[in-house]
Amino acid sequence: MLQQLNHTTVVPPDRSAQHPRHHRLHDLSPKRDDFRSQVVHGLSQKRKILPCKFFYDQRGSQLFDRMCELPEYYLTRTELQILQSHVTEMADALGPDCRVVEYGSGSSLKTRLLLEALHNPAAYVPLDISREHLLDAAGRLSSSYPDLKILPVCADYTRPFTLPEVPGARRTVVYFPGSTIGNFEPHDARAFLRTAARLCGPGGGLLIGVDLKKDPALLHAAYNDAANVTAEFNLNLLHRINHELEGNFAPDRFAHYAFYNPRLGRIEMHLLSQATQSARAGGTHFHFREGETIFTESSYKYTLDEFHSLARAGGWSVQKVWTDPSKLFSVQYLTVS
Ligand code: AVI
Repeated sequence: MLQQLNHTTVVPPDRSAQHPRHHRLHDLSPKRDDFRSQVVHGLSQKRKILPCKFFYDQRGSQLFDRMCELPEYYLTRTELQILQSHVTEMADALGPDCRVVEYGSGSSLKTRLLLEALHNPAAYVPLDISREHLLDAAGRLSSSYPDLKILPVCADYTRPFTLPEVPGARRTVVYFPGSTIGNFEPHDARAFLRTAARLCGPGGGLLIGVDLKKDPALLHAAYNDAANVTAEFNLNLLHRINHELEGNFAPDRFAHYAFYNPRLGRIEMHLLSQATQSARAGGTHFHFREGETIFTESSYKYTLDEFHSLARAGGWSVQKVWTDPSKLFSVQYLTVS
């Protein structure tokens, strides 16, 4: 079926090469994660756990956008400052005629800064699992940049996929801002980097935002903001379970609990049961002891050396690193080794 949104035409994957003048969706029909089975599985473990990817329903995404504006959450604004200060050098490092693939739908100001600085990009390929976000962001970008070839791809970037051909592209560069790499466990981060290196092929690049190790007090504040937005974001997972999985969790009997674990170099977010209680979700009953937690997110922080080793293990060499003056955050340009 053919759908239209602004300049974006949706075509099935096998016909995508036949309409070179349009921006169109390459729909690889990614399998959506099964929320029900993963919640039931995670809450049945000895150490209860819920995957952090489930934070981002509509409400969760709104809360995340609010978190990015919080005074304590330095990540977003610091990465933006780094980009504003160094985007010309970044564009020079990437070089002309790149096929730029952004992991995420590309709705942020960071994307626009980069696109405006790039030398004659061959195409911009936003990639997202959510068809709706992708089409929305691609539509908005194509009105702002009518001469840019925008080729949205609906796919799951943690699994292998193919990219649309772009004649004349000299190299493929993945753009992965936001330090989302920090939400991967280290072995998954390595696997992710290897998959990205295979996708880009020889000569390919990766422009990536990486949050750095720092004073734990600053980290603690960033994930325990005074306005309690992060707490709401964390607790929203229980509301989501209640709405979508016929759950009966009492979110006010759980507390947001986030701390820096220096041994593992990560922020851990948990939902802490404030009483002995039971709850039902997805047709299954779960029991919680007072003080027991559900582990909801890791956010790893790296030193520059640690990230270099991780990059190397994932098939990349670090070419350039840009940081802010306080060395809170980094943007790094890697090439396939
Ligand atoms: C998306 N990700 C990089 C955020 C982070 O900082 O790890 C998610 C987040 N969790 C709590 N606040 C923000």
